[in-house]
Amino acid sequence: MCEKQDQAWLEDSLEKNDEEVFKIIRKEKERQRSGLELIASENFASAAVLQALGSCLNNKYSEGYPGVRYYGGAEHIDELERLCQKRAREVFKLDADKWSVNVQPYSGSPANFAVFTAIVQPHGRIMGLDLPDGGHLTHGFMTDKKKVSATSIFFESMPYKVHQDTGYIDYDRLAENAKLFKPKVIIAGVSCYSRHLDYKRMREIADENNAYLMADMAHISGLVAAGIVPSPFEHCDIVTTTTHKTLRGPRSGMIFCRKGVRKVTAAGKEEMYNLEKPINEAVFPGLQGGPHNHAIGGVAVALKQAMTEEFIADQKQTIANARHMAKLLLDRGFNVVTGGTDNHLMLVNLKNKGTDGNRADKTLEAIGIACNKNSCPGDTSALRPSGLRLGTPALTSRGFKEQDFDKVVHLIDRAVQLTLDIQNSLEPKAPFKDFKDKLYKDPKFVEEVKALKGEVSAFASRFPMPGLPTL
Ligand code: DSN
Repeated sequence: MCEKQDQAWLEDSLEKNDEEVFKIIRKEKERQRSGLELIASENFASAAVLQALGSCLNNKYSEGYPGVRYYGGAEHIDELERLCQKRAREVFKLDADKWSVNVQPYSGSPANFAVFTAIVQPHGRIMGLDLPDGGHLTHGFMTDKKKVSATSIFFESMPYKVHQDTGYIDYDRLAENAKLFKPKVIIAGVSCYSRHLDYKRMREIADENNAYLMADMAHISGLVAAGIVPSPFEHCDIVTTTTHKTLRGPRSGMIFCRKGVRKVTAAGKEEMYNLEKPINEAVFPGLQGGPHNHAIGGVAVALKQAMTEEFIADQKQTIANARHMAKLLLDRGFNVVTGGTDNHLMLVNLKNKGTDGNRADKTLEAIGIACNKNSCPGDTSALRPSGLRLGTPALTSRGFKEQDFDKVVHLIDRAVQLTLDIQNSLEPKAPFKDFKDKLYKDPKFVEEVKALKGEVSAFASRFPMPGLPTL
């Protein structure tokens, strides 16, 4: 028989069991606590979500769906998955007779690929917003030289674009091209677009071409849950999402699809949807194995939280903060693409400031502000994108209000000025490596980086960090 002490190493805390990993996690936690998180797709999960994620749910295999599993002992997992599905429909106010939901996708990218696998034949056609224009990789990204996303490798992808001068989606051109391309699916979804999508117009375009309209609401799902931005469910056949962005859950994904009558023909014949079964089969057994039950547990918790008054207030604050931040940036002469924002993010084109996304992003990172470089409408080189994508969900979860963003924008402005000072100390066409050397090694700039980083840290540390009790 196994002695109790033989098993002790399996009970030890992480700190005792694996000091190396423990220390890395501690450092990352300190980075998150003392820095300013402006990556538009990131957020801070609550302690309850993190607890569910770190639970024994991780141990269970349960291939299949509730009631029809390939492994025994899944009765509690069935209860959990059904609860998660029920809450998913409640949050987005969906009728169970009209909408099916699959909560098993490991994240947003697998969710999107499962939909395409289910309803688009190999080499079938898909139209999504181009990546440099604010779309997502999985919406079919490819360049002149390479089919980058698997969506463009296994399916035929034709992007739609934004107007280069305004930054708004060019729906007329989408309509024109859809008529020629005849896609099977049109994707209404974005990774970097600060305006509401015109789902109604996109529905019309999809209908004209007998295409499905799929929304990828990953970025805005928390805002949709709070009912403060237009809901894609009104007009779309399929809606995919991640669960860890504005929704503030664990890293996971969901697919919603319509069921029942799709349309009634001119002859009065009802045409039914056939999405639920193909999509479920594409997720499992088509693309995935056992569901990540610890993630599904965390999603269920996040969905319950998303139905609270506190969550709704927080989502409203997220938008209010983004609007305020965009205005402050405009006041300081920054070019905010489209002139502002309707949601949680904004794209800032740094061309008029004399720098680019790569360089500014590096300086911001060095002083403890995390965001990401992003191409702007009209950019020709993906290697030197002109802009920065900035988002407010994470800092709003830490309790930041409009006035706190005054300081955030002030720090960004100083970082951009420092970027220009470094550039001016170099030859005009100096490579990026020289810029980084100056930033990290030149005593003239290192001092300022240190001072700014200290300021960021002192400011950020004043705010609580959700989930803090958890490791
Ligand atoms: N990486 C996410 C984003 O930043 O938008 C999308 O997958």
